[in-house]
Amino acid sequence: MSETIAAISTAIGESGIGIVRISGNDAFKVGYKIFKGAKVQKEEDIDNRKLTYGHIVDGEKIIDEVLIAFMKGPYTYTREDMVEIYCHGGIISVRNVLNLILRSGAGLAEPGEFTKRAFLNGRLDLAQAEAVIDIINSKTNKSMEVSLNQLGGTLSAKIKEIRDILFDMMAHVEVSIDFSDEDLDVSSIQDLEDKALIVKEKISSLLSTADRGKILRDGLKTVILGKPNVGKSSLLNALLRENRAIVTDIPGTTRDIIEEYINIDGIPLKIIDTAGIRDTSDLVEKIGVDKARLMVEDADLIIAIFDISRKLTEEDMEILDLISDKNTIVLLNKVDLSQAFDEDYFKNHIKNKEIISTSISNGLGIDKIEKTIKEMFYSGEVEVKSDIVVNNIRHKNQLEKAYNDIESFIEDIKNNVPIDCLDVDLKNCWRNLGEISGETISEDILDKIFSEFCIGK
Ligand SMILES: Nc1nc2c(ncn2[C@@H]2O[C@H](COP(=O)(O)OP(=O)(O)OP(=O)(O)O)[C@@H](O)[C@H]2O)c(=O)[nH]1
Ligand SMILES: [Mg+2]
Repeated sequence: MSETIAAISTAIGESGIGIVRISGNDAFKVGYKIFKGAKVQKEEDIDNRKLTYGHIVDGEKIIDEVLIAFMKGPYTYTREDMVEIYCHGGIISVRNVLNLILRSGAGLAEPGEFTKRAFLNGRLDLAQAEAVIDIINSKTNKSMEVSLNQLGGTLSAKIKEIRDILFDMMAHVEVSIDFSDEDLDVSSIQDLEDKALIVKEKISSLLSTADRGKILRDGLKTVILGKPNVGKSSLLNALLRENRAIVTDIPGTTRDIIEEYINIDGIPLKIIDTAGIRDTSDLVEKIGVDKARLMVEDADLIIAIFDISRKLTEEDMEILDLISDKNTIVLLNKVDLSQAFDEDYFKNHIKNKEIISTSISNGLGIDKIEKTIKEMFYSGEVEVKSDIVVNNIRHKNQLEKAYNDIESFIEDIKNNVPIDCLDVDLKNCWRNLGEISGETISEDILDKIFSEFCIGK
């Protein structure tokens, strides 16, 4: 762990300043070697945690004019000695400074390595470390709020609370196994079952936030569906209020899926425009159409568009089929044109769907669509409370495993399974929860988690 690492921590591009970070045992040594400032004549002059003005130099050659901060561990992000150099922004300055640092004895940091060290040195637990990446990847204010909360340790505290109960139960069971001539008495068994039910309830309440967490993280996955030329891309543009997708009167204009993020009064949507559903011999278009059909499967919401200026076709019927058991808003579009569409027949074929008449190219009905989306998902109540929301898929998976473990424990108690067999489920449950905060976790999983970080974090 003692290797000293360095990386550029700001985005590469033209900007006011760019930051290069160094962390590890030799961080001060490397920083001192390449820095020249009036106030730092010898190594002892380094002022801990103070910004110092000077130059980064390669021998006699000035690389950049900078501010530098030397920060002594353990009160740093990684808990190691750290140096941060504030160079001019832009590509050349930060690269040259980093290269000089690498030539002076530091190694290039891997993605997420600073945060990984913060975790391994006990500054953050795993759920908090993952919150860091979620904050960086946040696409909405709500998602940012939730992740910030998690960074503060709210989820970890909840997990610890559950694991403490499990630990108690495990101790109880183990004592009984050790003194196996004494079987657990009835009241002890009742006590174990009561505690297990509490654990189950607590896990399930965390799990129930996961769907909302997914929406906060990724946005409500909203798929715009319809046969060619009904106005799907026009709708995407109208909701985005910009000309993002190509709109023409040629059927088959959109051939790939187009994803964009929008925010309707705080509800984040990931909105997906698709290729119009039809049978086609064009290979590229066909791939697009197949993708569109696939998109339907895990959509949170579908906006299905029908063109009332044309007769209902087989393609429209296929779309009705695709949406039959889905959360859908149905749009009858092009109401500005004369109607060729059999509305009664159509309405007989769909049940329990919200139907809105629109003229998308004239901006008619867009506000109604937005209002309906709001109503459908928060019953008019847009305020999302963001105390604890599970917004990380790995955490959700671990919670599901733990839930199954505790359920099977409860089942076993009911079936009078011998005491030494009860232990296994409890331990699994405890371990699976521990993998959320990182108390029990393997090296491979750690590597995988941190490899998803960006360099320099
Ligand atoms: N009259 C009228 N035309 C519309 C309306 N909405 C969209 N259009 C027109 O319909 C044509 C097709 O619109 P698009 O948004 O490209 O349709 P699409 O469903 O994305 O089509 P594909 O990408 O080919 O599947 C364009 O010429 C639009 O200007 C409307 O409400 N009224
Ligand atoms: Mg289109």
